[in-house]
Amino acid sequence: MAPPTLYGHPMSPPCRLVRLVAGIIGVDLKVVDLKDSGIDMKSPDMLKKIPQHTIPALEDDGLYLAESRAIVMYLISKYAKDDSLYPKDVNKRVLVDQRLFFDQDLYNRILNVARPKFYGEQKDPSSIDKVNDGLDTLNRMLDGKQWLAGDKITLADYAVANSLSVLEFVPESGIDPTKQPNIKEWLPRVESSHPKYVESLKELREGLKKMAQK
Ligand SMILES: N[C@@H](CCC(=O)N[C@@H](CS)C(=O)NCC(=O)O)C(=O)O
Repeated sequence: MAPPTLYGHPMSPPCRLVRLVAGIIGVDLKVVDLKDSGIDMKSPDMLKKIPQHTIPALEDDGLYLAESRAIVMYLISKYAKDDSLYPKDVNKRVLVDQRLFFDQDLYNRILNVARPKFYGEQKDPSSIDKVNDGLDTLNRMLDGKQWLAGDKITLADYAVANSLSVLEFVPESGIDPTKQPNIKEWLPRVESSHPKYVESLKELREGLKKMAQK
């Protein structure tokens, strides 16, 4: 069977999450870089398959899927050797799900801080406060805990840590998640949990350097 195809871009944070999780669970993706392939996600053909026109988008054996978190849930459920990253037990899984919904909101808050820099939008002074409020929540979620959802690292830890990495695009915002004591201890724990995470961060930082040189 053909490997799952990921339509994406190397610097897109949600695409990075999909590549990271696929790497951790050992799924080989065929990665199609939109920039090089000339594929237009808004062409009638692509919109028929992926109505949402966003990347990452996954094509797997006739299935088309947008939304990074849905994609990684699917990849783990279908291909991972065990369910530790996304437990089958509903009482464990619901905690991961809750954190992933929280992560979607936190990611959007962080994106609102980055948008003026990348899309020339007007700055909203309250956007920084909203991220810091999200970080306060994250810090409380980690109180007395090693991991975000349960007693093992899960998809939730990878998704939230990946969202926080978006702050590296906007160091001038002054937002520093490691000012929060629980986040300060948790973040290096996630980062050193798997060589693929170290690789993912390295790629991000090299990409940021290239962007700064342009
Ligand atoms: N919530 C979505 C966000 C996806 C998203 O906004 N992707 C951006 C690139 S990072 C995109 O495709 N933008 C182009 C568009 O919206 O048409 C996810 O996690 O996959």
